[in-house]
Amino acid sequence: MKVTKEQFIRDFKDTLHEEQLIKVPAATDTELFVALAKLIRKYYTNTWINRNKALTEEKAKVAYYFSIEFLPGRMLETNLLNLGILDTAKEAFAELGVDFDAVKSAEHDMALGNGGLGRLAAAFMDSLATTGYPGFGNGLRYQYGLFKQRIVDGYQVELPDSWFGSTGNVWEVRKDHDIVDVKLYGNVYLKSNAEGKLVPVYEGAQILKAVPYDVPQIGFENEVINNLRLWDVEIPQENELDYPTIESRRAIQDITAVLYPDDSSYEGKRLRLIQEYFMTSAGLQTIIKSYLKQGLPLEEIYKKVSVHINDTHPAVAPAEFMRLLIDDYNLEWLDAWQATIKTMSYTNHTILSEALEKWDAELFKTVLPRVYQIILEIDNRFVAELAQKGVAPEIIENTRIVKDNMIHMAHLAIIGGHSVNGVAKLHTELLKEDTLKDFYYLYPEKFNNKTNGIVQRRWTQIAAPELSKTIDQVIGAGWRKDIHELRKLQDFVGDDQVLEDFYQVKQVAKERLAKYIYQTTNQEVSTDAIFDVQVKRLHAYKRQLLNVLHIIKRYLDLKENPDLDVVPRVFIFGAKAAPGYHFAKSVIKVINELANLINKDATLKGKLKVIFLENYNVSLAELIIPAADVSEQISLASKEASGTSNMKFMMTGAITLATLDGANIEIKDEVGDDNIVIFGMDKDQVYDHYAKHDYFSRGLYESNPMIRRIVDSFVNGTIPNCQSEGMEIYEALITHNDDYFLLEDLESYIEAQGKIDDLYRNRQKWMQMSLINIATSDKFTSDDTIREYAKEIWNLES
Ligand code: 26Q
Repeated sequence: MKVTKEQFIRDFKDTLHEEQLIKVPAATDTELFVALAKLIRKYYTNTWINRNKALTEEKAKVAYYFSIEFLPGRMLETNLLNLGILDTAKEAFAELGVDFDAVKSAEHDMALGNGGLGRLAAAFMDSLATTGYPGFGNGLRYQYGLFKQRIVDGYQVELPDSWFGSTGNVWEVRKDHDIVDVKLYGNVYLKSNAEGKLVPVYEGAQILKAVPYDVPQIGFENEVINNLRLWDVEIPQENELDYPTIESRRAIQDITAVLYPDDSSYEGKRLRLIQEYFMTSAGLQTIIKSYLKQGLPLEEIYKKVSVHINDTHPAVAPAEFMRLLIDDYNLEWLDAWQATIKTMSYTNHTILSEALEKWDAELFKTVLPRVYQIILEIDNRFVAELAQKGVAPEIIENTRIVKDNMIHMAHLAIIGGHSVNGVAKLHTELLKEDTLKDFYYLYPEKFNNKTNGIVQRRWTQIAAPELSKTIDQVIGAGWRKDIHELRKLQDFVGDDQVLEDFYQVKQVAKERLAKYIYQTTNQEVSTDAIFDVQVKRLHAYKRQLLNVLHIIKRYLDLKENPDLDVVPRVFIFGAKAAPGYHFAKSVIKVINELANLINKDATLKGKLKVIFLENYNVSLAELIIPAADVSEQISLASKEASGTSNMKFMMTGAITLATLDGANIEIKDEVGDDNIVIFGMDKDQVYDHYAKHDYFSRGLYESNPMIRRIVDSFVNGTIPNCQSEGMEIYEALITHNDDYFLLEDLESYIEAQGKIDDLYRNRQKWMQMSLINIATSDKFTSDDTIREYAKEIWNLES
């Protein structure tokens, strides 16, 4: 859209006046933010209405992305940028004498996700709109997002994230006309109707009202706006007598109260199952209703609708879809089943077996009695069909949905859909040859790879404005619309002035972060030091502890020889641990105690600092990532399905220090071996150890004095105030044989860290590497990832 600065100022003042009854000088940042958001809404409302109308008229095929998590972060700047008025707004605010950054900070992060999976879902929403595809999100409107993390005495403390705050969600629109009922519990039996057909009769079910709230997803400068639909629960008016007490009402509200804060280990909690079913059923019901308005036959719904299952959390979808088609719309089983398979597709995000969802059959049957019957029927038919084809019994046993009284959700998603994809090349290979190999044998045609991507606009234009301006100066501004133009930067690796400009840009970002570090931790860090960053959820497989082992080594070496010639280093961490994940919380405590020890030690002469930034979230990522020199991507090879922060660091010019895991491999393919630092075992070496059972961490500990010296410092008092945590870590590494091979990879990691020092000493060389990383990062735009999903899985038209 087009609006002049003058017009914008008038519109803004009017909105502030009408909505908040106040004038600019008297308004708080929050009032200014709300007025700005309201103005933006006014600007886009017609486009939004027209888009929905056009899609209905064109009878376009629509993809629905079902995800229990969406993690967009703040929306204000993205919305302004995508409408094409971010610069206008910033200039207008400057003229009004208002601090734009303060106003933008008044928006609470929309943190309805844990990490990578939720952030990817949000990225896909942006990219669907930007590429012009009709793609809508379907999720839950949690009242509390991912917990807020505080660090107290070195320990993680979790506080509720009440993100609606005083403003509510300024972007959402409640859609009363799309309210549907969702049924839970009760008894279901089958009875013949007049035509002799068996129909289900429900007794004593609990009926809930599912209320949709739509959040607009604005495409980048293209007049396209899609919907992210988030469901909330309410008690139906007709049933209010069933809920006479506050407690009984609260029990219902609990369904959408909180996002589960676990991001890799699965626990069979009833409320979680209800959440999953609630959003899936509500979403599918409205999808079918809106399809039928087109007057087309339900058997052919797959021609107009795709339903994507993001990880197994919405994997009840095939069964619920069958229930709706058969029970509510009278389709025959086989017709319904064909329609279901052609409609559904599924993305797997993990190979960790402890993260694969399996529900206890009794629990499932109690909560969802009719869906349970349908799952049994799907399972029976699946088993019978394979047996009839002569498939080996073990394979049938390994792939069926219901066994040992558990319902395997990934199996339902694979059997009930036409596509299964992994999120990076290596990950997809591992699914085929290991985790899902029997399914690959049965359905090779269903398997495909879709390497993850990121919304480049957020990580450059929004998070790194100085970098973006410098890129404009070097290659022109065309890359802002067509990210592949970034490749032109490769022509400038020999241009010392350009390299120096990019160096200065990085310094500006580092200064901004250094200021934040000082404000929040009271630590002064030098921007001449290497900013070495590991930010991601805390998990044993991601190996934050390996990073810690190396820091301890550096510390001990410097204590022994304070004149040691190392490049000053600031190690920066940000990580939330799942509240019930004891080991992960112990690692946080140890990092904080190590930071206390190191940061106050003057004998280290500023050569080493350790910073733990609390409450890592999308907004903090926007501050940290552009300021990084080194991106730590050090998971045990085979464990990180893809990683996506690795792509963000690359795009803003950090050098990746990585194992050959997930998308790191594809980053290496893009930048070339000389522009990344790789260490450690590859996946084959790791699998070799598994096959031979020959890893023995205690052997390494006993035979290698350096390793012993480092590991002992957890238990010999070197790191103070964490006796029990130190012991827990020691035992994990030595007594429990070091599940993630830290000690095996340690020497190679230390060597790689030395290489980082050497490379950084040569500023020209370093900046050449950095520039090539930026120049080739276009490979990881989620716009292209979504184009692949649209063409190869959903069969959509832009
Ligand atoms: C499951 C059951 C009960 C409660 C919670 C969960 C749960 C919630 C979230 C399980 C897993 C998650 C999140 C997983 C996740 O973020 N995976 C990451 O997905 C990214 C996007 O594909 C990848 O880049 C990462 O490698 C992967 O770890």
